[in-house]
Amino acid sequence: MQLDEVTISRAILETHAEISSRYLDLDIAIVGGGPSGLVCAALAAEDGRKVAVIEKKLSVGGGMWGGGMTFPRIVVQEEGKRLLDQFGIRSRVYKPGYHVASSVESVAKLTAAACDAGAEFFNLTSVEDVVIKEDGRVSGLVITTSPVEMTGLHVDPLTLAAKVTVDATGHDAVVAHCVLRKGGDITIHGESFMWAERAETNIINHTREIFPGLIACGMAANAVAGEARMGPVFGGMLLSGEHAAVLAREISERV
Ligand code: 48F
Repeated sequence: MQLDEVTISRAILETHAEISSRYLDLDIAIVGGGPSGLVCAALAAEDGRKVAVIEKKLSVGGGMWGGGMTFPRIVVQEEGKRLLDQFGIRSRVYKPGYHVASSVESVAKLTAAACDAGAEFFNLTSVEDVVIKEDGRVSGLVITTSPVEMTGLHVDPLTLAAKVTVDATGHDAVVAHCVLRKGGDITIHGESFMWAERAETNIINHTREIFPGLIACGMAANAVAGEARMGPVFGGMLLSGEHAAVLAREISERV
């Protein structure tokens, strides 16, 4: 068997160049690969839509890996249990209405589902700005590599186009803040105190198009709306991702 180092390098460079250049023009861009972004990717990518998850860290999974306070278990309430089942995530009943799953299995299976559905992943890639032109919509994203962002090097970014963008960046609602920073007509109320039941109940209403072409999803949706936080109960994240996928598919068809 032949193994040549330069051929290995060329295989990586040429394959990545081909795939990333094809994905510079997306139906749905999902910023953030936490639980809500992963569910959104898995459900939005079905039937051939061009969907990519842009994740600034090395690994996707966001705040789900660590479960509650580093103990790798998550709680999902009754409403979200069907999504655990849909993605083949095993769980056990702690008390009626409290389903407990492994956080590691949850990240792994949601990620696998998104891959199987056809979503593409761009990790170590950070969104730093949005494209808004005369139609007043978020129609693209300005991206850089995370090492460039972390080192603060003065390197110009690249840009991709997307019919619709999902802000799934968690508590920081990064994409919404990009719009606000440049004067976009958007109000970000900021996250409120811990109140799990309220936060989990209201998150679906907050998962909506918060600016033309931009959907807030997961904890970003609650942060924009001034809603409470909820800690390591994850049903709302899964349900929000599901709802964002439906909205993103509808909007991408209209554009
Ligand atoms: O924070 P995160 O897990 O978001 P989520 O899907 O879930 C929230 C829960 O984990 C938890 C909670 C609910 O129980 O309160 O916190 O709403 O994942 C957000 C992802 O977005 C990435 C970040 O690295 C993380 O993986 N991200 C953040 N900023 C950027 C980004 C950026 N500028 N570009 C790309 N990815």
